Amino acid sequence: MKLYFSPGNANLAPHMILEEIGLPFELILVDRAKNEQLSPEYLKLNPSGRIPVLVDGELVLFETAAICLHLADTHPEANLAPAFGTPQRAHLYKWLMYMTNTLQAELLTYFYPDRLCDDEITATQIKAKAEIRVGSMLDILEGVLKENSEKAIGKFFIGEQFTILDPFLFMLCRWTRGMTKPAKLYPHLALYLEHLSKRPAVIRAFEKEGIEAPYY
Ligand SMILES: N[C@@H](CCC(=O)N[C@@H](CS)C(=O)NCC(=O)O)C(=O)O
Repeated sequence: MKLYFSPGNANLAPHMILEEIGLPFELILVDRAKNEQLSPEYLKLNPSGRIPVLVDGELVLFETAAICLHLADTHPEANLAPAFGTPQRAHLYKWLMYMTNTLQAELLTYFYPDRLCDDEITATQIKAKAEIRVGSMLDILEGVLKENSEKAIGKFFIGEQFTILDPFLFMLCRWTRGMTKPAKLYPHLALYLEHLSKRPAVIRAFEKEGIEAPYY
């Protein structure tokens, strides 16, 4: 397998998952300083010019959440998702969709407000509003972890089992670190991030992307 990456970008979640699986894979740098994500070669892999892309044999896959699901499906031995057809699996789908099409999408607005308007003042206002909306999403995710802790059902997002949701949420929480109230200031998210940051696979992924602690 080959993972096209740029340090700290959306590749982080699939990268951590590949490290958890423990099979060999190749990391291929997409140099954003040179706009390589918009090169004709890269656009053949992902016409939207976004990072990451996973190449698995003949399969070329973009969209981070889809890559994470594919890795869980093709490596059942790694136990990265509950069994098909179970309520736990349905909850995993629900939260993965929430994370990718709500929180991740809002974070893109936060990081690139200038793409949504033509002047700096409006961009500043859009960024500030996005930060507020991200805050209300973090409140919801914090609530899940609080409930897990009260019911003593485990330290991972859906309880006892480490799943693809955990690296996904870790990555998104890392992206909030420049905010007034980053994820690490929410008590349950703070414990969760601390716990995940000690996993050897997580540490390896950061090391290979050249990112030093603090990770979030
Ligand atoms: N929905 C896509 C979004 C990916 C995405 O926005 N990646 C960012 C890096 S984190 C990117 O490639 N940005 C380049 C750009 O927007 O020009 C996914 O989850 O794969």
